Amino acid sequence: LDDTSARSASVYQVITDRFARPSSVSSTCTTSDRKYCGGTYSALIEKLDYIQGMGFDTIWISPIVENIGGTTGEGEAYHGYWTLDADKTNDNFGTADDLKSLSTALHNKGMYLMVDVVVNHVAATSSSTFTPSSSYGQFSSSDDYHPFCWITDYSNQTNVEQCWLGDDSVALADLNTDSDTVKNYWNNWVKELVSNYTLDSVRIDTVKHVQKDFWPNFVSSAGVFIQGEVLNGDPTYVSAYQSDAKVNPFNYPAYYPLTRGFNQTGGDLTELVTMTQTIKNNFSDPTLLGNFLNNHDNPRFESTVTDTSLIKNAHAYPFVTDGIPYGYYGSEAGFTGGADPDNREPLWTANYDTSSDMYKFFASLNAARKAAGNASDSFYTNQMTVSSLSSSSILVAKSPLISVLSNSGSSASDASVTVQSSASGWSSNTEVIDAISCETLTTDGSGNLAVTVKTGLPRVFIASSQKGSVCSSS
Ligand code: ABC
Ligand code: CA
Repeated sequence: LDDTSARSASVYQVITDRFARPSSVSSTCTTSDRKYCGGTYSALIEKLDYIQGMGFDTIWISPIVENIGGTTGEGEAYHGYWTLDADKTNDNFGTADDLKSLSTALHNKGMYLMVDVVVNHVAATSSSTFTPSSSYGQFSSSDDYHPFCWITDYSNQTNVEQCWLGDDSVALADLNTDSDTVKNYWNNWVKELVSNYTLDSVRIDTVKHVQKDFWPNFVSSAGVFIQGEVLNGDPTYVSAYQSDAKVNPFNYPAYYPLTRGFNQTGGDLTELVTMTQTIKNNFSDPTLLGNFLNNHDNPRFESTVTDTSLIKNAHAYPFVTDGIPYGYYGSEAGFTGGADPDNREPLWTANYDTSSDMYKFFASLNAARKAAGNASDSFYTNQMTVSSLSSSSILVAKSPLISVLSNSGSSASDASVTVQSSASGWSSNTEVIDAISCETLTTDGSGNLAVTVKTGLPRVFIASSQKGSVCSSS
């Protein structure tokens, strides 16, 4: 994918080990054990209809490289982030050919493959005794590593870049990304990775732990769309990675105000409104940010919020906003796991149910976004306007998709708000449809739309003439 095609993608994130496993495996998967549970590429291939049926077209899988074996004080490397030899694959997930089959199967369905990559570190079981060896493939010399020190000061960028993540159980030996040997290795490696497995995009781990000037060559060597993890809520800090490092970040700056805005009835939505403007001011291109509500590093939103209307409004935001939406597996199944490792539940326990309310909800959101993109060439590149409609609702105007999100909760009585034609772009007497309820409404003689928020649900409107497959099954 290039930037243009990446903007129209909708990504479903899986933990490869937890998404699907062969039916021959029946052991209990207990998240707190932090052990491999048996998920494979081959089993994932059998479930592509499940993912595509929700309207997602791209699958982000866990890192694919060989990891340290055995167990540690933090369990096994089931998540894939504990690299041993980046030139080998993690055979717990299948063979390299199985991975190629996954890529082919996706492409045959018009879908895309995104692989997670870690270049900042490899894993050692103990910091004090770590000695590079040939087990680490090309990184067998101490010159390939930054000397040991723990990251202790996140306000000191040199400390963040050159010291080590992890702890005494699993030290993440920090690669010397300042060395030409290490740089050249990774640039060639990512080029071959993309080519060997015909990847469409790449997710980069721990971006802020590698000096910015490492990234532009790595990104151009990959040659495909890149979304990178800069785990920080500060828009100024994060935006520098888009402009200087050429890595499009996940939208952590929006994530925190998003969760705070919708995690309780009557919460403050102004922080999110203000942040969307700050993001527009800071980032060179907000339409390439990666938006998410849940992921594998944070407690699921549903671990602290039980109101289904609040949950739906919060989940709607990434799909109706500027940037690329990311759904995290299990949200559609109502999973409620808290912090790592509890947020990495096995999906097979939920039986890949396509009839659940949340499964259909994600399908509705993806259909609405797709219809807007099909209706307007500039939908993906035009920047939205977010404004306050009432103390409990905001307008996300990204023409031709016009959304009203509320945090009044499912027990709220009906509330009326007005979407002005100046914000929506709708003319007089235009019929619009809400992709969530499938209710149709018509604008008045001035093009304004009177909207009733019912039981606190999100409203995601598009003109009926542009609705495409929206509400086609009801
Ligand atoms: C293991 C255990 C966990 C245990 C942990 C200590 O060790 O499983 O139960 O709690 C992988 C695995 C993890 C594993 C780790 C460490 O490796 O998935 O299960 O945890 O062995 C990426 C990946 C992540 C991955 C790694 C390592 C990196 O997405 O899945 O973890 O390859 C930092 C990094 C970030 C990293 C994250 C886990 O840690 O920067 O790249 N994620 C502050 C810091 C952040 C820091 C974050 C969490 O805390 O600034 O740098 O992330 O520790 C906002 C602020 C932020 C602040 C947040 C908390 O609040 O703006 O700056 O983030 O308001
Ligand atoms: Ca580093």
